[in-house]
Amino acid sequence: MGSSSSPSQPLVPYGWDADWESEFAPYAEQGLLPGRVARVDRGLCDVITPAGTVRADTEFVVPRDPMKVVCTGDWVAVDPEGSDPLYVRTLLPRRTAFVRSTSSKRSEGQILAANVDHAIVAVSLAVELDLARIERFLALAWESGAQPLVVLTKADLVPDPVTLAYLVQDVETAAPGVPVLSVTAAHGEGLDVLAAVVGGGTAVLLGQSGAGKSTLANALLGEDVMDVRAARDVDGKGRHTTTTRNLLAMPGGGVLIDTPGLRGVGLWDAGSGVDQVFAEIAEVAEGCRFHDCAHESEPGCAVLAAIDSGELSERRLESYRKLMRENQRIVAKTDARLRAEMRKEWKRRGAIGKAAMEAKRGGLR
Ligand SMILES: Nc1nc2c(ncn2[C@@H]2O[C@H](COP(=O)(O)OP(=O)(O)OP(=O)(O)O)[C@@H](O)[C@H]2O)c(=O)[nH]1
Ligand SMILES: [Mg+2]
Ligand SMILES: [Zn+2]
Repeated sequence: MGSSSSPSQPLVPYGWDADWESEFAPYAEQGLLPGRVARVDRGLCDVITPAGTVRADTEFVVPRDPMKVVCTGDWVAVDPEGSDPLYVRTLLPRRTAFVRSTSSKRSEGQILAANVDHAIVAVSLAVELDLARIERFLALAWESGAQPLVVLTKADLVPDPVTLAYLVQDVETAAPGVPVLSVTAAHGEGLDVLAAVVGGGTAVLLGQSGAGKSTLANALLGEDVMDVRAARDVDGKGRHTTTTRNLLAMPGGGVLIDTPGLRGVGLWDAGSGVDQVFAEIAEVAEGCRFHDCAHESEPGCAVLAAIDSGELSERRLESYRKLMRENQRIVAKTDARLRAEMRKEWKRRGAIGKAAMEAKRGGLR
């Protein structure tokens, strides 16, 4: 059966391809419907299926594992039997996932978007650049498996082209291997490059509230689908105009996920992502005498030598250390939690074992 005659054809604008088709094949045999999650709220989700958008409940998808919670961008199998809401029966394995930790205390992973090819970090030029925050977003973006991209929004607020070029350059030093664009959504400036990126695959827009994510989404869509409201960010609290993550099909192809603003993102097991953000430091560190050099005061430290010679930036090293430490804390905490869970499981099994032995003994009596 050629893909042109596939009943899943209506899903192609949403990112359906031959690999998803074969991944879904066993569920198709069970008579389930493929679909992509466009929005999740209050335990229910909107799923785009060949039969149109349906409302579905996700209670059958291992609800106790936070990594298995259905999220925007997921491909799922929906049971066509039943009425509103239908049921999601399974979650197809994710190709990529943008995960942050929900809070530093509980250290649970929260998936912000699944199956994304491009992670767009939107940064407003209306406020002072915070390079450390950009580095943090980029670490998670690299870790997600998607290609990161930084979009500096509201470029109209920096009318001097020389100043603008410097700002872009500053961000570039914090983002090796990451394209950095400046755009003005209102005038459509810089949007052609962004549209080209978004046109292939799925992109997610991430960033602080008021960064202009929804304005960008509307500009790319060519119509006002997402609500946009004036930033009133003087008190630093912001107000979230967008409250759910929304998956939108672009008119020229490609899929965009608009997300609610994030005040910050906690790292979540993002060690290799952090290394990628600080690629130039990791490269120099290969020359350190000790393999596990912390670049603090060790003899033969190539990183400290490069700081002295001005080859590496001190700010970057500070930021690298900070994110590394935070990541190690999270990883250690997660391991502790996993260990605690395993102990609980052993106790439970132990109790079952004891009960079984007693029953046996009882039976022998
Ligand atoms: N000057 C200027 N203002 C812009 C531009 N893009 C967006 N804005 C303004 O920035 C404010 C916030 O825009 P939104 O698109 O709602 O921001 P958001 O990132 O979606 O915010 P949340 O949904 O709360 O996360 C609005 O007042 C927009 O009009 C731009 O290119 N230039
Ligand atoms: Mg928004
Ligand atoms: Zn070193």
